[in-house]
Amino acid sequence: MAAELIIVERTASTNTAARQLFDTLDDGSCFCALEQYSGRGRLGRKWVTPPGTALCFSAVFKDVTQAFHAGAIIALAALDMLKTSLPGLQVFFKWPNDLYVGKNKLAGILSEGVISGGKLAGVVSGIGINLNQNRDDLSKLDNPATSLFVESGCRFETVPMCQKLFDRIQMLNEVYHRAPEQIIAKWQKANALIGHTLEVIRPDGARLTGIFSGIAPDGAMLLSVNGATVRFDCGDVKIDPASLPHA
Ligand code: BT5
Repeated sequence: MAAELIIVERTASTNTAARQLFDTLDDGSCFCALEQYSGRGRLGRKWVTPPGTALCFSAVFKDVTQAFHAGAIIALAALDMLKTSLPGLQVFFKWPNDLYVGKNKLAGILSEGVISGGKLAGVVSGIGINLNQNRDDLSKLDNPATSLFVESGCRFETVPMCQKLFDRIQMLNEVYHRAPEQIIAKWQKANALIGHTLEVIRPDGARLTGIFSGIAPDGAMLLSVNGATVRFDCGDVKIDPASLPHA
């Protein structure tokens, strides 16, 4: 078997579809839909993309030892694909799962473990990238967002972008198999916010300000607050976009 790229016209959620096909797909296979009508974000939130405007893409990883490694592979693949598709785009990775341009979200990642026989059989990691939404589409979202069209005035075709992302995932997944530490090191380096003072928000709304001092080996954020190091797992906190350092 070999990794395959499946592209369909329409599905509820590419993560759900890839999970359903999990047992039949080889490591590195990807599932993409031109229209996703019930996209999912983290913690039950919704991912909203008008038909034909966005990349809705999920990858199946069967050999990752930790779920955040799958997110790291797809984030690095997407950063490279975006930077080569639109040179000069100031896109950066915002821990734990987002790509931002300035204070606006361009893409979000949802990684979900697949459990079989009581153990982790793999991870489905999905990314939604805003390609052709206009300002009107984006203004309907409840958080500041951007698209490649808003950033550049150019329209992007979904299928070639899917192929580019697929190719990069294969390359990085191969590196991961040989030397996982190289992928983790690249991902740590891509965490552009390390060293910056940020405000984080807990699910209960509580806020904490500190310096993002680094990332623990398990992917947790280390925040230095008044000289003490506080650690946050990705489900426990989100960085307030208003505190991002980029203009
Ligand atoms: C995420 O969740 O950012 C993960 C999004 C993952 C979407 C992909 S698309 C392919 C695959 N299939 C799926 O069903 N999902 C994955 P979270 O950090 O929880 O952010 C969700 C929040 O982002 C929402 O509550 C909105 O505020 C905002 N949002 C929704 N749609 C957006 C969009 N198109 N662009 C920017 N922000 C959006």
